[in-house]
Amino acid sequence: QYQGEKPFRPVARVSAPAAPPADRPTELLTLTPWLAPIVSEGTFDPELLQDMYQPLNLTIGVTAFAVGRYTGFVRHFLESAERFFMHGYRVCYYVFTDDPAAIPRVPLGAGRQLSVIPVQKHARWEEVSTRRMETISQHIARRAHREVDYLFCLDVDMVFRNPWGPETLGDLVAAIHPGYYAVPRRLFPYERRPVSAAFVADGEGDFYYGGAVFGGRVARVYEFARGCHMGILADKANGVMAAWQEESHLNRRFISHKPSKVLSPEYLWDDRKPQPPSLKLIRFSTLDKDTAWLRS
Ligand code: UD2
Repeated sequence: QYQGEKPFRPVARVSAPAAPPADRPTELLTLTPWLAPIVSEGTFDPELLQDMYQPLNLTIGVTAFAVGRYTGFVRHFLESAERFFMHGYRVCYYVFTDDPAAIPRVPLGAGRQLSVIPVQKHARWEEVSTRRMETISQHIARRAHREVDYLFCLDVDMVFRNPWGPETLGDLVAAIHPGYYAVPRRLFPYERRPVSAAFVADGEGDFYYGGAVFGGRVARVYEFARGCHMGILADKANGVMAAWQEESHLNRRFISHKPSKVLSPEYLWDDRKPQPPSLKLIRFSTLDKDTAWLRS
């Protein structure tokens, strides 16, 4: 039975035994065992990709949730996205909020638009984060499938710091969690209780992905988010909340539905951690925040 407290995620402690000696920095992999590219600076040619993707006239969607005090992150998120996210492409931002009046009208570039979509505020923050999968899949079915070719689902308490371009486009895209790219698999914080639909057995799993970034072709994101939502519903029926809420379900599902592209932690970093030499360019990063205040 879920006890209401978030389990402690011992990032610093688990990374210690896995850390390589100081003179041998962690090298980032460039290919998964199932041959999906792992994208980081130096693994792609931006000009070539621009030449390939620009003529396709694509529209890229972004979902972000700003419920309760998280509305305070929207301005920084959108302003930084306008500087760095998918330059030269049409972009639709979908911001889901319980307080539409609190969403700032940030000036947007040509071909870029913002839709503010009202959602209910749930009393518990876990509910806010787990409901995202349901809301995203419904929104794709009702509307986004007609409006965008690719969709990225992003946390809002984050900021773009460097270009995020067409190198990130793929059928189904996951991002490696910044706390676990140099940690042995047995220490990944997967849901380990068989009672949960997010259960991952010892010896299973590839990478530990972050819940803050996933995406792909809009139809694939629909299937993916819906699959996660089904797992979350099954848990709810059994009175279970997975260890890391929807992130646990996302990790479970990416084991059986492998991402066709994986983004390195350059695309999902955490500003509270020092930048390791193996990460050349941090593109999207979590802001330092007062979690207890935000969720109160
Ligand atoms: C981790 C994950 C996050 C999610 C969460 C699940 C990373 C870096 N972060 O972050 O993606 O899986 O664990 O517990 O992988 N939100 C609101 N109002 C609220 C609470 C949440 O709008 O009251 C939205 C908001 O868009 C926020 C997101 O939900 O960015 C995730 O919540 P969080 O950032 O507080 O979760 P966190 O930092 O524990």
